Amino acid sequence: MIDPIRPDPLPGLTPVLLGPQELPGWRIENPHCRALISTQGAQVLSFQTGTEPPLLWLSEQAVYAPGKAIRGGIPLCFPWFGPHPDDHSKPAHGFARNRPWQLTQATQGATGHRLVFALRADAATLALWPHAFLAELMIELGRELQLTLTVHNTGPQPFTFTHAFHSYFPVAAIEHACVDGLDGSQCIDQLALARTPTPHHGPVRCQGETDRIYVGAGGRYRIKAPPGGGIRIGAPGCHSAIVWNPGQAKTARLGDMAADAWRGMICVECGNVESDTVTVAAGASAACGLTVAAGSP
Ligand code: TA6
Repeated sequence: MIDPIRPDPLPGLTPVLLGPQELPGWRIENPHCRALISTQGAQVLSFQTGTEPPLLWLSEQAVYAPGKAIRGGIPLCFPWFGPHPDDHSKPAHGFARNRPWQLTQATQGATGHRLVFALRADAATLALWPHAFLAELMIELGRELQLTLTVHNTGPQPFTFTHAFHSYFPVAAIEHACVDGLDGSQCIDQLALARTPTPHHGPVRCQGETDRIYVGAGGRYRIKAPPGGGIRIGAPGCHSAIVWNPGQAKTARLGDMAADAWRGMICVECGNVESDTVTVAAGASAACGLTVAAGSP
């Protein structure tokens, strides 16, 4: 158990309670941005700079309940992405987004706030994933949103994991949106019977339900969603990307999205999945990042 360094009250960092079950979280306000973070999952739920529209999408029907993934913002998929490879009774996308993290550092400076949340292995995580670890998520909130995930292997054996920042972004109309920057990667269509990686070139568009994994991706993307100026994504250390839109039929099955909400959102998820898995030696660490900002690259 980490002894949380109880942050002295910081200007612009306010504890909040989310939803009828009063899930703990934090509201951040500084001269550069406004944001909301849930302690569960250390999940950035919203982020907005100046007079710009929000850079993240959050479902109006999101459920704020202990142990249930919140639909929107940036859920962290760890230590596996998607269904568990061997045991589908285990939670999809791992357990990190469903567990309370501890705020261990909180500072504010001229460029904004810097928060560090931590999740350490315990009996519950060991029952799901038999490895000792410490995960730290640094969140820097200023003119841009920057996340840095560091996974420390605190056990005696190497371990391998997959992960993704499962980021939800707003678009004016999904049919007019596209994602640039995936040229040269290999695409695996999750909806196809054959999951053979095929070379990808050109912008990615969503016509109906779309669920595509790109491996060997470059880590710099742009969402073009006219009439807005777009969203710029940088993902150092992330060699995979996933583009997802649930479409009408899957949205109706999700239960935490309005029926037509799929028209106004797109997930561009950065991480390391499939052939891009991460292996960490005993006592070593692995890190990757995500930057989200308004505008073109
Ligand atoms: O990233 C795409 C995906 O794996 C889809 O297959 C869909 O399941 C989506 O994630 C959302 O998953 P969730 O468990 O958050 O409902």
